[in-house]
Amino acid sequence: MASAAAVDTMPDALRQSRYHMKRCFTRFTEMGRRLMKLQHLQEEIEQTIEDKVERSKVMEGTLGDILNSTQEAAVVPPYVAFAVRHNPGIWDYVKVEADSLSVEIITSTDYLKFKEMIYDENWANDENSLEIDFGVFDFGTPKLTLSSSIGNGLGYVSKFMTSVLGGKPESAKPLVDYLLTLERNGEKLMINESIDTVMKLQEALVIAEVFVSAMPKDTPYQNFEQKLKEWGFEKGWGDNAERTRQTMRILSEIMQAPDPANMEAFFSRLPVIYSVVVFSVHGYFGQADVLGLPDTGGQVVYILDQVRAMEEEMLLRIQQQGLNVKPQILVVTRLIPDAKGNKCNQEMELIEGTTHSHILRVPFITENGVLGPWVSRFDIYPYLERYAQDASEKIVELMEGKPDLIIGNYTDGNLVASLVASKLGVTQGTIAHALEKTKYEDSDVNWRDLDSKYHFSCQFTADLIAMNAADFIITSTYQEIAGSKNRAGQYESHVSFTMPGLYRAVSGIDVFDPKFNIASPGADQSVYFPSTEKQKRFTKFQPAIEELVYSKVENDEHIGYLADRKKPIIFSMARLDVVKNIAGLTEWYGKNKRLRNLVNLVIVGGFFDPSKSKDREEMAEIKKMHALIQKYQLKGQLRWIVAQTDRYRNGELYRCIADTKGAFVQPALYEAFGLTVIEAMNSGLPTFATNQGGPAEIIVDGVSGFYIDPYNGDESSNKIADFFEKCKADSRYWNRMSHGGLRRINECYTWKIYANKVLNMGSAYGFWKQLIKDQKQAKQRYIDIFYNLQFRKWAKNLPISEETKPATSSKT
Ligand code: UDP
Ligand code: LCN
Repeated sequence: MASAAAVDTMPDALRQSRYHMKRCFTRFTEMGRRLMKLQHLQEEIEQTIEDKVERSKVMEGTLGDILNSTQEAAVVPPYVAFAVRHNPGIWDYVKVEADSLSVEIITSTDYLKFKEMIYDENWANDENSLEIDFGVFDFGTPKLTLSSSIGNGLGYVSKFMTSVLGGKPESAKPLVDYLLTLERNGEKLMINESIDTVMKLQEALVIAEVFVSAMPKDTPYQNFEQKLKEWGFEKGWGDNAERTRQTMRILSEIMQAPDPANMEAFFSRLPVIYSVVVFSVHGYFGQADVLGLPDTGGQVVYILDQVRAMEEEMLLRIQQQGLNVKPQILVVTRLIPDAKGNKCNQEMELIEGTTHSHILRVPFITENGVLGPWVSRFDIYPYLERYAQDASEKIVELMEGKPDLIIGNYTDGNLVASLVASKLGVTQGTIAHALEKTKYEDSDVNWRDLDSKYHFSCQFTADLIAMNAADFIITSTYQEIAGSKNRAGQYESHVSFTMPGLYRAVSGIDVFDPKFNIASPGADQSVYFPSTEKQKRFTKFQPAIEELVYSKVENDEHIGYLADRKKPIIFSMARLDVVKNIAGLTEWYGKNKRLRNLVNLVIVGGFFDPSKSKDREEMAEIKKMHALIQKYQLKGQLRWIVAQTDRYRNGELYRCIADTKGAFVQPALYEAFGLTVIEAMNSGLPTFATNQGGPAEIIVDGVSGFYIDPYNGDESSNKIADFFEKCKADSRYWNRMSHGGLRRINECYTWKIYANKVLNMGSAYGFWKQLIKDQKQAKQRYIDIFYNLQFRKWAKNLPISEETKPATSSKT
């Protein structure tokens, strides 16, 4: 619903400078139907009101404020409809008649219809066009109200649980019932049937707490297990008398007068999560020889580190709970028979650095048999339903039952996670890594033009299904959910959108839903650490790195060379996707003489021969890189190295770049999070990163690194050049920035913090979903219909590869 604020003030504001405004609106409408972004509006205002003073008067007024908060405007003469975003997640919609300048508040649905008029008038006017409205199922589900609270879902869920369980003594009954369901391998945990009411639990806790308090703190649980059993308690409270007493005290306090801090603490101690399934379906998912391949980047790094951190945290918790349970984590991905020399054709692989975590690979099966080649993430949808069935059977077989938690990754993994979690009745978390919708401007309204290449009809639908089915959503940054002051977030862009001809999502997701949680990843600090930690350095890689960076030889691994090795190096490493903008960086460098005089450029990414790539975008980027090297005569100042797959050697490479007193540059047009940014910062490399997306949150500009604007190459390359000039004048400056980056990492971006948060989510949301069972069930039925009647149909329309291979899987 639009708030009155924007609108009440608009007529007044319009009157203030009616003359100028009329001219502006005439200009907006005279070019006919179109969608205008803030920047277009501003440009046209500038051209209409040439006088700066006059213009700033207009723009400083209330109307200026409104125009400045406008994200886009749909022009359908004689009207202009504005989508106004005052704060993250808070939108108003207004319609202005260009001639009379009359203003009308409109609903978000009317705004979408207005927008559709630009793209498909018949569909916009068709009363039976499909509308998707997930909001109708949110009856009674509490929501956050402040933009600043977005992303702290767990904190708020604890508050909401507190209010549900508080009040009358019997209000806590759902918690007793929930505790009664806890068991492991047929063995009851926490309490047994003899404690089946709130009163009985409260009384038993008082007696038991007095009893355990009297014992030395480190008395093992087994020593008093029998006694507690007589009062109705089972294992899981703690490994010794002190921990058991603490857990009992926390629960007693919750039963007496619940508060959010105790609630969160209690759920973090509950013995509920021992087996976790992590879905990451597309790409080459492996532990070696896969990074840098198309579709295979940070997601793989993130999951492997995540699993290591989660296993460690699970083992710690199991020990503290006094249990003798083995945790299990399965990363379920696709088995690719045409594995191209990596292990993606093996069914099982133990994850390095873990004891209980494995990669399980399940093939795509079509009518013709097992699918052989790699499939782009954009073409993957027809295989997923069958995959979900096959994977789910395999998981249940290997885990000897269903898992306690399922976490999906990216659109395909999240869709499969939703199908399997709903089938097995398991708590589900999702992680996006990147929602594709915001990466391509107006990809929703232009879906028809993009569909043959990207299949966004399937992708955005799968995303909507997964985000609504999930019990909780893990994001890496705030901006991923609700953006920043001026830019809408990735999830926020799904709140209300339209794909004319397909459906109108009048309520796709609510960013104020307490299911959203920020848990930022880290970087493996045994691989990425500062170059100054000399004794830890991987010196064995240094000769190879020396060759890689400085030899004059051009071969399959590197081309170009660095004539003056005394210069510092600016370094970038990424998949050769358009959005990564590596070619952009190469061009900025090529154009900026000052920068070229100060530093060399080293790029890691892609192949040199486009015919080696199967990825459409990568092929085009490779060609672009060759053209730029030619155009700007970069040989002698640029070294281009193919994608590197060894993360240990890459860790050392970052440090070798730091040895040159160089910098890392991440120039992406948009970056969802940006693991290379934190790898570089962990390595003590001053980092320049895009201001579009996650890096803008990771870095504090000028303190722990620098922002660069990928859409303003000259400004960005000059900012980098300024830095190196400053370093030349004062060598301490480089160290100051290096330390600033490291400090930021250690405060906010470590895997330990992450694992703790995610396991707490798994536990708390497992109970929360019971408390909102009715709403969840209703929404699930709606999701089932949407999936069955729409998604399946669209997925079936996609081409299926016919290249099959017999499965050559082998177990390790
Ligand atoms: N990477 C790599 N070799 C390459 C390119 C990238 O090892 O040739 C690694 C990089 O170190 C990082 C990940 O792949 O760990 C890329 O993650 P990021 O979040 O920066 O981007 P993504 O590829 O996930 O979009
Ligand atoms: C995918 C991306 O595009 C990156 O921005 C993230 O850092 C990576 O996944 C890990 O989450």
